[in-house]
Amino acid sequence: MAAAGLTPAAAQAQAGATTENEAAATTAPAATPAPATTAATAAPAPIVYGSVGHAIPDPKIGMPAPGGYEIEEQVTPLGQRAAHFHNFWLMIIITSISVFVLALLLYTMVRFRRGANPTPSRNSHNTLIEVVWTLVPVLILVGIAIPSIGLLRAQYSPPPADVTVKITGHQWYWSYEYPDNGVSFDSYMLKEQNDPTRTKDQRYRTDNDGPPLLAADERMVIPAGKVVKFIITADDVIHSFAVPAFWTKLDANPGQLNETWVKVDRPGVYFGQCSELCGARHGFMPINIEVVTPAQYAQWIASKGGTMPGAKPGAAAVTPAAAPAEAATNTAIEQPATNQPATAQN
Ligand SMILES: [Cu+2]
Repeated sequence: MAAAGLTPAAAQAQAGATTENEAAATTAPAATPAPATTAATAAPAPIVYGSVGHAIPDPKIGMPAPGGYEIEEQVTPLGQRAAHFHNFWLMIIITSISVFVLALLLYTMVRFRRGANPTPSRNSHNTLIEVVWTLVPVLILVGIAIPSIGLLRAQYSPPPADVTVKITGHQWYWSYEYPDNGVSFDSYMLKEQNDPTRTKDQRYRTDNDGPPLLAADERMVIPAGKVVKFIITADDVIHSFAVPAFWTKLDANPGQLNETWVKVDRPGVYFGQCSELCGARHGFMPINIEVVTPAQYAQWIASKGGTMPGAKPGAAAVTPAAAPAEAATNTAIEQPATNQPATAQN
């Protein structure tokens, strides 16, 4: 099946559709000798929700939650370390300092008000207090700096990369390139069905794609448990590549390559946005990253016409069993798959 190798959430959602696809797959081979094949019409590959590249997102992770105020659940080792440092150290330190200063202020206002203290003290120096209020903040800052610098160092000294993705920001979409695999494509935001700027043949967003303004027509797909290096740049103005669940936010500067890395163990769909004001449609260039198993990743690379490093070209091509199923589902999908011609007029 084309839908083989689903994420757990996607597998559940897909369960209902499986029998339909299987039924179609069994009838499809008889139809293949007919002259009118999908290749003749050059129809784009149909969208099969739940398949690799179209896994169904889990609203509990990788996207903003209604009313949420905390840092998104982190899925990278660096993100978990940074979030822990923020939640259990920084928040406690800044809260204690704020409460302490507020208490001092209130105490002073009450205790030394004119009514209670008609003759003010004329003291202007107290060496002990001055040493203490200089040293204590210095020690607090050093205490914060040591783990912060360690974290920064880890962020900028990546382990050897298993996969490299070059990310380019454009006005107003992202493009992703897998230089080791020969895969590259653009990723545009999916418009709502009732958006007046959407053309008739343009695929619109469904909840299976992701939340409004965050869902893209093409997702970056990366393998779980592998070190993925992101090389980030832009071809027009400054953009910023930000994925909150990865603790990743890095500027995309024209003529410059910025580098960061992630390692995500948990398969799923993760959403981000351009985070540098880059023009009129700055708010409409979302980032979608789907984390899949390494086997699914290889399958996805093959489906994009790419090759895995070390593999013979074409070795990982779509299995014969998968092809009829995909062709058959083509008729069941009401929407055209591509977004490109229309989004060019954005
Ligand atoms: Cu941008």
